[in-house]
Amino acid sequence: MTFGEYLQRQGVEANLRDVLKTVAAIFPKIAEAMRGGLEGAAGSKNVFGEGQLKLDVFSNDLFTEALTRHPYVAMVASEELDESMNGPAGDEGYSLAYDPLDGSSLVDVNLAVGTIVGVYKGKGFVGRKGSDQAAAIIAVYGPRLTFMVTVGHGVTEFIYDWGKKDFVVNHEDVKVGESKKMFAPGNLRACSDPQVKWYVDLMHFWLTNEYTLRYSGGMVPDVNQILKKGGGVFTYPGYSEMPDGKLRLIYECAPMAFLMEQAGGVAFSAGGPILDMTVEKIDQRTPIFIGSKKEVELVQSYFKK
Ligand code: AFP
Repeated sequence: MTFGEYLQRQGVEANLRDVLKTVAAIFPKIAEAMRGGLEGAAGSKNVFGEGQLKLDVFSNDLFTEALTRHPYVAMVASEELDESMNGPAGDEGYSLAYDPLDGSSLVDVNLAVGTIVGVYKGKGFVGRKGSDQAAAIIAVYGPRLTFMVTVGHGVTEFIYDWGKKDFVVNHEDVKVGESKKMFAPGNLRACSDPQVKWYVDLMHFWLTNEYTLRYSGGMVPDVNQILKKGGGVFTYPGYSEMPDGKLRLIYECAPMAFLMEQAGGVAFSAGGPILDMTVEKIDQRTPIFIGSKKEVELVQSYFKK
């Protein structure tokens, strides 16, 4: 089954199907640019002050050019853009928030990276919640080109067939169990912060209870691993220097939370479920604890001590 057939079978309305197929068609272009060795600094910075790589700019341009011209796109917001941009559609269209190439600093060490996309019905992001998303997609550029997608009826993985030049279903009904001893601990520098001692105690628990460490420095492959392996937990807490952590709500955490919850897992911030958080500004950051329900509850039990 192709992505288009899947979307039709899921009952996705024609305009959204067209938008999602436009997004998926970009993934092989990014994969080919990486294979082609497009690397090095672009000499620019994004709104977060992070140096941009040529691949960051190239990937972002692909999305922005394709989507800001798309008849059913009302607005786009990208981690690599200073401000959101309008598309031709009004409230009858869709707004897309994306990190075009998350983990791009890992490309030159040949580790897997990804794209994250959250899709909202209507125009705009501020005032919305992650639970308002109509779809979420993460593409993984690793030994294989795959993506995980949800339109609100579970999670399905697709794999790119380079011969057919199309995506086909690789894993239907992706599910995350209640617990699994696998942890992906981000922001370990927080362990040196006296206010975040709970993180040291949690690390000690994981290390003395036969948990398996699986952390690459790329949120997309790390969370994709939890989805594919059926469980585990990814954490990225805040600390004194960055109380809200590093990861962004609409570009990274909300789409990931939608996928994880649709697969039977959970995703929490410091104050509650990620999907319940109201977007106050498009560059808003949030701590995130995401994965198997019991594993996230364990994190919360240490966080609240
Ligand atoms: P880059 O996009 O700057 O490489 O950062 C990747 C990321 O946003 C996310 O993919 C990782 O989970 C997280 O940062 C890793 O952050 P640390 O480098 O602080 O572990």
